[in-house]
Amino acid sequence: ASSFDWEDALNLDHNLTDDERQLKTSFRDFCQKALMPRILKSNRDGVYEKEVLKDMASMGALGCTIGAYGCTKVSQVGYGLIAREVERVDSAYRSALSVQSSLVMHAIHAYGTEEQRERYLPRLASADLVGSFCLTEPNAGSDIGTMESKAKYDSDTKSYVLNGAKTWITNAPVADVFVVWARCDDGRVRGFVVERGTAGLSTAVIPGKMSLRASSTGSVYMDNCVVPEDSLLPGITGMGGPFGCLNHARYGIAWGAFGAAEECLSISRAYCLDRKQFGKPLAATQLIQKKYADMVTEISIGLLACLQVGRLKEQGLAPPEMISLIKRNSTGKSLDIARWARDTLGGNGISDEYHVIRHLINLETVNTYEGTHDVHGLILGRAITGIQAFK
Ligand code: TGC
Ligand code: FAD
Repeated sequence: ASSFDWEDALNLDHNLTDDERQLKTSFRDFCQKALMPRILKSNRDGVYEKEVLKDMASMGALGCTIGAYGCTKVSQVGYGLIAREVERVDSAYRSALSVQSSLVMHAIHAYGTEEQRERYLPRLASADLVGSFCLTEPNAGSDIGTMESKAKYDSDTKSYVLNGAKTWITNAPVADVFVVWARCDDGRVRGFVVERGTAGLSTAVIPGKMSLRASSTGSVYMDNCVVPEDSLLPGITGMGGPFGCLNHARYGIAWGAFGAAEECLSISRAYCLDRKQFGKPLAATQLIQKKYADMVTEISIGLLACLQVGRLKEQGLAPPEMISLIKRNSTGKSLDIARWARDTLGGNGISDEYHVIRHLINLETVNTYEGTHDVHGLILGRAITGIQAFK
C-alpha cells in the first residue's frame, strides 16, 4: 500500500533508478546548501557569480551526459533531475548549467574535432572556461534561419573572417569561449569556436534586465574578426547544427521550469497554512485549495511527460516535436503556477524575501528563450497539420 504525497503526486520517484534517486537527493542538498544562500543578493544586485559555475563543476554537473573529456556520465533523466534541482533555486543558475552543458559543450562534443574536444571540454567541465552560445541576432530572433552574420573564408591565410552582431546572449560579457553561428560563402550556416581576446571580437552587457538578474546577458560584436580555419566545427552544416544543441537545452529547461514551479507551490503552501484571515488559515479556504489542486496536477503530469521524453531520448526516440511539446508545456504551466502562487502571498508576494516573485519574473524569460511559447506551438501545429504557419 502506498500513500499520497503532494510533493510527488504521481510517484515519479518510483520510475527512477536507484542512481537517479541518489543523484536527485544529493543535488537537492547541494543546491540548497551551496546555491540558495547566494541568490537573494545576486538577484537583487544583478550580479553573475562565477563561483556558482565552479560549485556546479565540483559536483560533476557540467557536460554531465558526455562521459569523457573530464565529464561525468549520467542518464538523460539524471540531467533533467539536476536541472530541476538547480532551477528550484533560480532559473539564472539553471541557465548557466544549460548554456555550458547543452549548448557549448554539446556543440564541441558533437560537431568538433578530437583536438577541439581535448582543448576545450575538460576546462569547460571544470568551469575554468565559461562558454556562451551565440545564435540570436538583432534582426533574427524566432526567425533565426534569416541570420545575417557572415563567415568569409580566406584561402591565402587559411582563416575565416567573421562579421555580424549577436544579441541576448547568456554569459556573453563573462565568457572565455564563444560558439558562434554564421553564414558561409555557400549560404550554409556553420559553427565556430572563438576565444575571447581574438581581435575584432567584443562584448557588451545588456543593461536594465528585470528577469534572470543573476545571469550575465549581453551582445557579441564581430568586426572583421579573424579566426584560424581550425576554429570551424566541421561535424555539421546548416541549421541542424544550432537546432541540434537546442534540442538538448530545451529538454533540460522542460525539467528545470517545474523545479521553479515546485518551489513556488511549496512556499505558498507553507505561507497559507500559517497565515490567518477571516478567522482561519488561508489554506483552509476553497479557492486556495483549488489553486493547489491545479498546481499539483500540472506539475505531476508535466514532470511525467519530461520523464517519458527523457527515457525515449536515451534510446534516440525523441523527435524535436516531442521536445517542443514539453518545453512549451513546462514553461507555460510553470509561469501560470508562479503567478497563482504569487497571488496567494498577497502583498508579501511581491517581496523578493519570499522568492516567488523572483521565480515568476525569471519564468517570463524561460517561457521566451530557446523558442517562445508560441513558436513551439507553431512547430507542433506544423507537425499536426503538415502546414507551416510561420511565414
Ligand atoms: P526549418 O525549415 O524548420 O529547419 C531548417 C533546418 O533545420 C533543421 N531543424 C532541426 N534539426 C534538428 N533539431 C531541430 N529541432 C530542428 N529544427 C529544424 C531542419 O531539418 C532543416 O534542416 P535542412 O537540412 O533541411 O536545412 O526552419 P525554419 O526557418 O522554418 O524554422 C522555424 C523555427 C521557428 C522552427 C525555428 O527557426 C526556431 O526554432 N526558432 C526559435 C529560435 C530559437 O529557439 N532560438 C534559441 C536561441 S538560443 C537561446 O535562446 C539560449 S537561452 C540559453 C539559456 O540561458 O538557458
Ligand atoms: P521575436 O522573434 O521578435 O518574437 C516576439 C514575439 O513575436 C513573440 O511573442 C513570438 O512568439 C512572436 N512571434 C514570432 N514569430 C511569430 C510568428 N510567425 N507567428 C506568431 N507569433 C510570432 N539567444 C541565444 O542565441 N543565446 C543565448 O544564450 C540566449 N540567451 C538569452 C537570455 C535571455 C535572458 C533572453 C531574454 C533571451 C536569450 N536568447 C539567447 C534569445 C532568445 O532565444 C530570443 O529572445 C527568442 O528566441 C525570441 O526571439 P526575439 O526576442 O527576437 O523575439
